[in-house]
Amino acid sequence: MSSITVVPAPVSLTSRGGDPFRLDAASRINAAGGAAAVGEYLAGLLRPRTGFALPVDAGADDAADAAGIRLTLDPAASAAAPDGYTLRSGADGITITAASAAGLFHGVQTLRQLFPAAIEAPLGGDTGAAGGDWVAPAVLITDAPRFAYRGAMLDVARNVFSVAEVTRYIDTIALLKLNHLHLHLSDDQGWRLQIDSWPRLTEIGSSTSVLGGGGFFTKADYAEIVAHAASRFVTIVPEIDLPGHTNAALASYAELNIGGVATSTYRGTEVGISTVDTTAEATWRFVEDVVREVAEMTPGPYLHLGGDESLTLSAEDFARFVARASRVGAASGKTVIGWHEMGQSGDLAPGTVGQYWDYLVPRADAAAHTLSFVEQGGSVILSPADVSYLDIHYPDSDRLGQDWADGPTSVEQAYSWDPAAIVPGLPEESVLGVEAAIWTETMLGIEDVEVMAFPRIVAVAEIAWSPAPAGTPSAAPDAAERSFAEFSPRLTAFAERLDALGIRYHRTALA
Ligand code: TNX
Repeated sequence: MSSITVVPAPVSLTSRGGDPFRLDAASRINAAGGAAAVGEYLAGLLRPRTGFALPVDAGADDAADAAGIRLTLDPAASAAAPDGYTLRSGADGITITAASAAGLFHGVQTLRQLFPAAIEAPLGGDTGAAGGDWVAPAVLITDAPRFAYRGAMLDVARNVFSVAEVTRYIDTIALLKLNHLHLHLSDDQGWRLQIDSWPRLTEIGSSTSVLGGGGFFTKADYAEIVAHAASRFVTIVPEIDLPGHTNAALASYAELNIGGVATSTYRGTEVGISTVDTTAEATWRFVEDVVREVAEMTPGPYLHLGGDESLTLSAEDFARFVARASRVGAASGKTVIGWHEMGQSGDLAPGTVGQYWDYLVPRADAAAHTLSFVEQGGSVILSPADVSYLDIHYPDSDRLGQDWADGPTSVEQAYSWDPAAIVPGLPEESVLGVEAAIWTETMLGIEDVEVMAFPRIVAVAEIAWSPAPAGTPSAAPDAAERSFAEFSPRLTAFAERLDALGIRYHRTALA
């Protein structure tokens, strides 16, 4: 049997010795109460290829389930480790225990990696049963995330993505225990979300994209995405980018423009070209209406209001705008997130979260602007562009993506950084988490997104989930080293699973 490989690396994994667990036609899944939905999800993963019935028993465990898979919610389990789990496997069965359904779901993502990759059926594809010896080694795993916020960002503004493409991306990131999907819903090239009070945003603003075609998510589409995400324990974080990156809105409504004349729609890929009129009364009606409607349709706690690359406003006008916009956002009941430039204002709504997108070595004022969020009671999400932007070229191909962020970026670079070691003075406690962003100016569809995201997103997910390694500011005394040589074979093993799932990846990036 090949050695045991799991990504992201769990906190601890020990072999128990002895016979492995063997899934067979008589196996059952026991998942009572709040564990039932995760039990059904697990059965749905395992049934197609094995061809086994795998009934899910929602009642109390009994002897009949002894050699099956048990998912157990125990409020006392890992009380100090939200979203964590323990997994024990052996010939006598598999037990996953967690304090929350999210913890069980993460345990299930680990469990599937203990079985042969051939147990995975293609995402969204019909498939027949395949013969196999469906064994999982006898192990004991205890695990919990380092960071609460583990995110991926998908730019659905530059090009148009269907609900099916977005839900597919949710399924791919959930494999990696990522638990937030940030949707970049508006930009110069397109407005992608139905807003009833400002209908021309979708009548006009959604009619273009970099490729040319238009499209947007209706409220029903958005609800479908949110519900699918919830079933994968992923929280949707909607972004309406303000005050720049707004040409699609400016083309839709003249009154948002300085000078009061609507712009033309835009298909180019320049950044920093647009701004709303920050003093117009119409702009503030627009901001309030959009924030209200987006907040109403979003169950998650966050609302991202952009703030990046506002290159045509004075520093004073920008700071005044983001301060007021953050307060409108907070008044909707959401925690506002802004790109790190928003930290130029010292008057943000208290608790506003900053998203750092500068380099591993911060340039100019990026570090100071980032610390400003902490000074105002907020925390920070790290998305350093030179290692976690998934649209930057791989070293051996410039077919897709861009090169501006000190590119190209190898898998090893995407793996070789620490979130608590970038911004001097930003302690681990102030790091909410990590997010891998993909901008889609050059991507034609979800296939291209997958090829650029995978396998680098696996590296970023491990940085977000796995314990702080030795040599980093927040490492535990007994922390292990993080080494690409150790990660690389685990990644190669995981790629077999990507093949089985039909998830595309940049093959030549693997060692
Ligand atoms: C910068 S970094 C952007 C995006 C572009 C991306 C291309 C940041 C917050 N904004 O508008 O799409 O570069 O890589």
